[in-house]
Amino acid sequence: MAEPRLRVWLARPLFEDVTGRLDQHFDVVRSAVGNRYAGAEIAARLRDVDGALVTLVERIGAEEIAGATRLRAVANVGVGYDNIDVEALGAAGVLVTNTPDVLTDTTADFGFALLMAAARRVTEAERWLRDGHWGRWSFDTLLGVDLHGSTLCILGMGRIGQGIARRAAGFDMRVLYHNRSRLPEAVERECRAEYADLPGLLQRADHLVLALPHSASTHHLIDAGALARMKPTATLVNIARGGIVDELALAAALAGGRLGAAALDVYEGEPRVRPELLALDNVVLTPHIASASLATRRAMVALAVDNLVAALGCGPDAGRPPTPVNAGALKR
Ligand code: 8YV
Repeated sequence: MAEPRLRVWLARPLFEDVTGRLDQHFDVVRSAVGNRYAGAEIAARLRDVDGALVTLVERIGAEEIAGATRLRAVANVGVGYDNIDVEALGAAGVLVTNTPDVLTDTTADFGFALLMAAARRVTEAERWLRDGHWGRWSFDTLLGVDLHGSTLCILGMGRIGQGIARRAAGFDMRVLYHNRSRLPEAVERECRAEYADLPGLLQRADHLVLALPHSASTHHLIDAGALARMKPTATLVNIARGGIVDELALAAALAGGRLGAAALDVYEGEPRVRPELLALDNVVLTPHIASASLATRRAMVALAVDNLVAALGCGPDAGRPPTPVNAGALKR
């Protein structure tokens, strides 16, 4: 009798022509459009599968995998994986993979879109026009802050931070960065970026872009104290994770004229956005779409499929998933 096929859970519909490749190897349990699963539902779906392909909306930790005795791999569609308790999954022998590189440029592009939108008040200006205010135009209507000739500060100089830095050269900006560890000189030169300590970075920023991972040590790194160090005209852009910023402190600084403008793609309680932020004109708010170009989202899903297929011992890269997060789990 033939071996029973492995079974995987596809947590949401993701480009059927790309994820269809899973059917060549596995029995695929598909979820319905728009489902947003909570803990117990995720646990129920993981109970009888060997692998899962998930997005940042699916939160998976010790509780969700408690009854998942067959589970060997979770492929996350995203470079960030703070939706997954990697330690708990690793301890249970479950491999976690992510999707780095394929989204770097698209995300860096969007970081610049947000920076320009906030500094030059693009979305606020459109609301003003649509609301019929143009008749009341004056010479100082909707004045913004320039990008060219300004100092761009980047907190978190991984792939995406470096992508932002490279783009800044075209805007004739001076680039400073802060990172857990200083980059090799050759990379600094290539990115035309100078290292600064965190207080120096905050003080000197005309514009500050956050591109660092969220962890216990970066939680609320940008709090009231950090915001108070920044120029009252500065722009803050967050394309990283919401938890890095104390949103109430940010809203208070923006409302009180202690910070010029902000642009946020990520929030602490996604998909909820604080009313204190929604009430402000000097903040651009987008729904976590920095990686959302068609080509990049397809590439992310394709990489997650490659990871899952290989992690479960199938396909040309059997046993060698391209982008593991906890490679050690494979050996268990
Ligand atoms: C995605 C992201 O929206 O890659 C990340 O870490 O935050 C975004 O690119 C998300 O991960 C989709 O699951």
